[in-house]
Amino acid sequence: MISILVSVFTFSWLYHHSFWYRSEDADNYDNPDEIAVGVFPKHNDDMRLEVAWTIAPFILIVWLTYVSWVPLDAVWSEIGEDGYHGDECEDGEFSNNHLDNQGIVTSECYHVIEITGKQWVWQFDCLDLSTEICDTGSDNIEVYGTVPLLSLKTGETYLARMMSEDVTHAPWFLGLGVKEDVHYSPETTLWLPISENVDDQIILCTEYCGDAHSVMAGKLVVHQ
Ligand SMILES: [Cu+2]
Repeated sequence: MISILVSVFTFSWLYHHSFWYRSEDADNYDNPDEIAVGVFPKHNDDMRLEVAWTIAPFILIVWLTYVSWVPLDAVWSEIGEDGYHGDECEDGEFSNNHLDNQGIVTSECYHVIEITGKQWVWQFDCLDLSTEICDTGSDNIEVYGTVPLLSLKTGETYLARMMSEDVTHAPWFLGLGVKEDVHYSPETTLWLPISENVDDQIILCTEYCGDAHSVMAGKLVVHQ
């Protein structure tokens, strides 16, 4: 109904203006600016502007690529020696992660947890980690209602192995600034380095997944 109203309004407006504002001397118009269809008006032509408009964005993009190279490499760190977080922690080992002044976190080792998405709830699983390192529960957030809670420890780094039981979802840790798609298959992973400046935060779904997508939330709580 609304779309019919909008189209009636739009097309009446369009046709009215097309005829109402027609030039009356169209045939004997002498075209002083030599404007031709498909040809850029000469008086607007400026080679310097065109070259500058090509080179400046090019330099900007090269610069943005340069500054984002290391942070992106850290967010998608490899597993093992070549990565930022070493190998999986043995029992009783801690990550002792370190935040440098570039905002890059490095760790001695990492802990594995699992995140599962399904319409429309997150499931967090600490696997065999002690509750000192990782814990789960639930909490109440205004608007979102009861949401699952993931409690992680400051100074520890986690690798979340992630799957979906149905459609594609994507957990977004707002305070960490990271998000990653989860699929039915294959598994995806997401680094969660809980450095000293990470606070409690909400986790949202950032891949549209159906009716209750907007309230598919969770909460990350950080403990010492
Ligand atoms: Cu979702």
